[in-house]
Amino acid sequence: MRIDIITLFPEMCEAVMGESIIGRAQKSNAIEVNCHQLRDYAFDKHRRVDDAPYGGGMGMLMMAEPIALCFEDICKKIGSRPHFIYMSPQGKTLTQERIKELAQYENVCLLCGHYEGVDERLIEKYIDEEISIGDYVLTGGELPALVLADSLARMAPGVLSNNECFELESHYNGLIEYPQYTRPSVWRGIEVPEVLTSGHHKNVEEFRRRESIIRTAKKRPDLLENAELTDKERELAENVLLGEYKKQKNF
Ligand code: 4FV
Repeated sequence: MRIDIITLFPEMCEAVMGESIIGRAQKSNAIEVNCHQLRDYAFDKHRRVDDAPYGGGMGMLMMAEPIALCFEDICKKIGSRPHFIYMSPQGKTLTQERIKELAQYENVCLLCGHYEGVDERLIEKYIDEEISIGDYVLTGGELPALVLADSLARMAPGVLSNNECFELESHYNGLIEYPQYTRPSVWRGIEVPEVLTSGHHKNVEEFRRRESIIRTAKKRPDLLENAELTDKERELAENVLLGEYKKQKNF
């Protein structure tokens, strides 16, 4: 997978994407990340990338032309058109489900917004989708782009040591992950659940599935609607929800 990031702060993006798991994935060519300085595509006499909004109003807007030229240059370098995502508070909120779908693309290009946003004509003519990382406003689109790039890159084959890692993590199967423990088996008098040291893999799996459902019902009941549960599991979740409700109402 190749990820291109169009940004006013390429060094910031390279610093983050060059570290840890993603940095190693780049070194092993499991993924390729290219950051592009938008200012390199500002060819007007003032080399501007932003300007005041027509009709007046607060702040500045990112101009269409530099972004269009940068994206066209990326298309030329790749030899095809990447899926073009604009990181914006107006976008659909990013989920693991969407990450799994985006991981099917060979090439993805991320536009980091700044100022009050981008000239609408660029969005209409070039952007395939707008994605938000949450309903709050940041100073720039670099952190949202890095969040998406990180979550996307870890899905690429060969990035995580054991592909099963992400399949058992929170949200991958629509549920919150089960509680996890490591050595020592007794920490300050608190023991690890016995089933986890029993060596019975089936019992461990059942324990983890049950705890995942209970934890989801307690922390993120909103996820239960789309979770694939057996009738028995659905009944467990409903009992937990009822218990939580009674607790809240001090029944
Ligand atoms: C954002 C978000 C976000 C808005 C002003 C950049 C900033 C500036 N992007 N999810 N939340 N962007 O706050 O994606 O343009």
